[in-house]
Amino acid sequence: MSTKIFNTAEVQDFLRLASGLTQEGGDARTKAIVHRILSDLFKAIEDLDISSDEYWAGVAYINQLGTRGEAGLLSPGLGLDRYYDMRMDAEDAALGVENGTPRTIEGPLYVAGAPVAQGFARLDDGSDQQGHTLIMHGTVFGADGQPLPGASVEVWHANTKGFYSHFDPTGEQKPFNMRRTIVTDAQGRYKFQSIVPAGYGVPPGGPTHVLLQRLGRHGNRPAHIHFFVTAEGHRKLTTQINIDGDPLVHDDFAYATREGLIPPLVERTDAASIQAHGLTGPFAEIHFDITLSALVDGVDNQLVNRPRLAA
Ligand code: MBD
Ligand code: FE
Repeated sequence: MSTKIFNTAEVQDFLRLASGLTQEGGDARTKAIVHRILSDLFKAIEDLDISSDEYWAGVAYINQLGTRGEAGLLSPGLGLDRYYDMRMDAEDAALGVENGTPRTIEGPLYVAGAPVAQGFARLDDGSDQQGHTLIMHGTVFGADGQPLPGASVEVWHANTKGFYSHFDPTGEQKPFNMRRTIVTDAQGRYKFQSIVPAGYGVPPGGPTHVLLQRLGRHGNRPAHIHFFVTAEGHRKLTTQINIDGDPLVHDDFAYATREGLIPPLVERTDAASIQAHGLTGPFAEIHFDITLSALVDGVDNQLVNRPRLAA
């Protein structure tokens, strides 16, 4: 259809009507956002001549996405999470705010309420037979470059099948497996023992997977470990590290890989190293220091509040 009606007074008035802009009451911000997105959609329908069949397939798709709880998964897949990081980086650059460790996306699989440990925690419960022991440790530094005792390091990651506790379709993992909050010691250090995670893949055949395939893309992430790091006088850092050597490190469907977030992983097989960590066999070691950024005018100007699972 080549007839153009989007710019007519009839359609423009209709968009204002449907967005509630002609009514008292309701929420002005919601009206403004709905008006803009609805207008963009109407225009896209006209410009791309999106057929009724295509439109209704889209409506059914949104229902599937919700039913399967995958809206928060499609979001990073389409780069929106990365885009919000780009915006925060740009805001920092404009304000001259220095970041230490780079931020990267939170992803949809955090669960609040993990057990808290002082200085050290073991994250895995030993039940993953394929697990290769991982020791990860480092120091949390403040914006002034000094170590931060009492900082909170929240960490969460997947098992060797790429599944997270609380979201594991096999039902095999106990609550909070591979999830802890570690409080840094008097020298600002954190340390944990766990197992090297595997990469994550979106649920096969699910709506996210289906759309990514239609885009000619895959739905896999390199193996990674998530962090929230918080401390007095500093902004909350949301970040991840990738497992060095994973073939997808630079081909992440969620676009979370960043320079500075791929620390070397060193395989330790010597008796002295094994003993030093109280282990009985070879292990992988990652040393990763974390530097927080200072509050801006006394506040965390980039704190993200989003609905999160708590258990
Ligand atoms: C993950 O584990 C993840 O970190 C992201 C961003 C998306 C899906 C699964
Ligand atoms: Fe993840």
